[in-house]
Amino acid sequence: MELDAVINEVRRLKVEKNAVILGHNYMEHAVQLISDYTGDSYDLALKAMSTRAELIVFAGVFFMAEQAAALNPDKKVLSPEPRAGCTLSDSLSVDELRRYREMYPNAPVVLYVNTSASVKALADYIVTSSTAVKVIKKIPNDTVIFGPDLNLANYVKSLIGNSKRIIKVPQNGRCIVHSGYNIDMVKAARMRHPNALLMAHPESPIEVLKQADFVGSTNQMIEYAKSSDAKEFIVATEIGMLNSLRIKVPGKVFHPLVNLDEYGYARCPYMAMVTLDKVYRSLRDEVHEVKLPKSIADAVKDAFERTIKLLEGGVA
Ligand code: CIZ
Ligand code: SF4
Repeated sequence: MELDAVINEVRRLKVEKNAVILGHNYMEHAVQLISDYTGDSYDLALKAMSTRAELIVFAGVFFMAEQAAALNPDKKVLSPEPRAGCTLSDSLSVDELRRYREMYPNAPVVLYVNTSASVKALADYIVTSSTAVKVIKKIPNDTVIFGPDLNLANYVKSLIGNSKRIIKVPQNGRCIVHSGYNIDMVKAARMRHPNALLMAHPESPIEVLKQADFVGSTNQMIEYAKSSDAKEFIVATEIGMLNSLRIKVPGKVFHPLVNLDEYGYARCPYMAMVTLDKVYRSLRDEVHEVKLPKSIADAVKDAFERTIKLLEGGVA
């Protein structure tokens, strides 16, 4: 089918089935165009909770669809490509996290959203790159277990100093895209675009973050680019983010930190598996539904709600 025909068919099916499509900021342009909402995984999980639609197609990698399913037990959540993994979520197993919990029984477990639902079910708090620092600062304990992203852990540490001990689990969890960025790439990009500000995602190495004009999650980058006086930006995150920025912040110019032809890893291979065609088929045939055991879904929901309460200042 031609692109326009697929897009029209998706729009028709959404109405017929009372469905919404939630598209992650890293999705390809066509998927963003047919999404009812685009955003980061946290934002989209909240959208999943507030929508009246009964059917949700989550266009993102699998752990994101799982999280939306855990928070919405009464809705049908579909993952267009359930094999779309993530090097971070794949790096932490239930057994390894259990081992750390036994080693540090008094330390709360704070998990980055990039984890599978069965691992998240063991968390006390679930954070995103936009909330990690705030949550860890607010936890009263002096030691926390944090995983799985080593770079995000280093970034949090750089902001909170020695006020808390952070036990990393696993020792070496990394995003295949962001962990490849380095100072030479920053220098070369700044030479190419001398008037641009650098926005970097905290999954990038700390040396890169130290050079950035702004560090934040994908949603925070959108807000920063909108409110900044600057007209041009270099973007150190997954390259699909340029689609989101160009749609949501018209009139400004966005450059990737690295040229995709030279550094293929700027495109996440897992995000790239989620194509318009798969989103369409998932909606049409109502595959692949994300089904979680109730005990897992309940535990993820509890940790999520505990985190929101902590952020809002209540007793967590
Ligand atoms: O939580 C997300 O959506 C991720 C992994 C990226 C970001 O910072 O928005
Ligand atoms: Fe995981 Fe990195 Fe891909 Fe995001 S960009 S899904 S963190 S591998």
